[in-house]
Amino acid sequence: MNTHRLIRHLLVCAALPLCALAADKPLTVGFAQTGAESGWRIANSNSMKNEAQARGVTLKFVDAEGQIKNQFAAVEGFIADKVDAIVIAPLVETGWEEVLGRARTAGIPVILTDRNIRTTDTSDALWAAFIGSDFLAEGHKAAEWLVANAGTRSKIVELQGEAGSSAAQGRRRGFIEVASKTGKFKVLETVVADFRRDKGKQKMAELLKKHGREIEVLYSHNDDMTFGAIEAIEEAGLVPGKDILIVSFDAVKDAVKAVADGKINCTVECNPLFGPPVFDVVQKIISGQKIRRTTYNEDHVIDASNAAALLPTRKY
Ligand code: GZL
Repeated sequence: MNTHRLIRHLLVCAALPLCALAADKPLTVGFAQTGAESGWRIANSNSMKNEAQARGVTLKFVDAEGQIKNQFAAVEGFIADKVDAIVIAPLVETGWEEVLGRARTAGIPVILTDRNIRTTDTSDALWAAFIGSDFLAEGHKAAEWLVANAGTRSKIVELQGEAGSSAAQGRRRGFIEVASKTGKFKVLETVVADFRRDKGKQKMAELLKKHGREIEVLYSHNDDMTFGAIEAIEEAGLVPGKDILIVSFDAVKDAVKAVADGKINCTVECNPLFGPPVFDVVQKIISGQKIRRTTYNEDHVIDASNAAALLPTRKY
């Protein structure tokens, strides 16, 4: 190419809006996932991976295996790799100021998905957008269902998700805000079982050993812990959904079936399939478009009144 044409080519390129140049280059996005602790989480990871592939986005996926230090390290690695955007499903709400401050300094946008964070820096700069569920509202919905359907039952045991996670905090606080207003319920004991089926079974067996037939309601922060608890309830010779009323979260397909079969009485949906909206937001941010800072997924209550009809439609 002669000098005159080269200069003209360079001038044309310089005139292109940066995003046009950027749009030609496939995006590279770093995703720091919590782990693979539940069926919900697997569905969430698959939704992100499938959507990235469908859009030709290079996804650097890191499974933090439930360890916050692994999530922080993953984000540091994405910064070092100079990815175009960072997506995080924060294991815990706190401790994010330092690593997100470095992403800001590097000029890499951060999108929070599924779970939220609490930071001392309340400026808009540490994270650009949140897409996920409103856990406080989910806790309200679960408590409202129980108030309407518990009858004379009032003694509750609670299985909590990962300590410090916005999902567990919100579901617990939302439930307490509604249930405590009635003055009708008593939480016999609340224990952490990390959203895991094996811990749900172990902790429920311990609760049954300690409280026996005094337990009238199980309030469980996700279906995987609930499935484990059901095993423990049945091994104790009790009938789940009848001897113990069960309220759960996620509405994975097996839980919706269990509701239709009467083993779980209510599961509050928490849709994990938000790969599409997450990558919509990523691409809008990269191309400089305005975006909504917080987007909540729509969650529905599933109980005996609608479980059988909904079962064929469940996608996760
Ligand atoms: C909720 C999500 C929770 C699910 C669990 O959005 O953070 O984590 O309820 C998962 O199944 O482990």
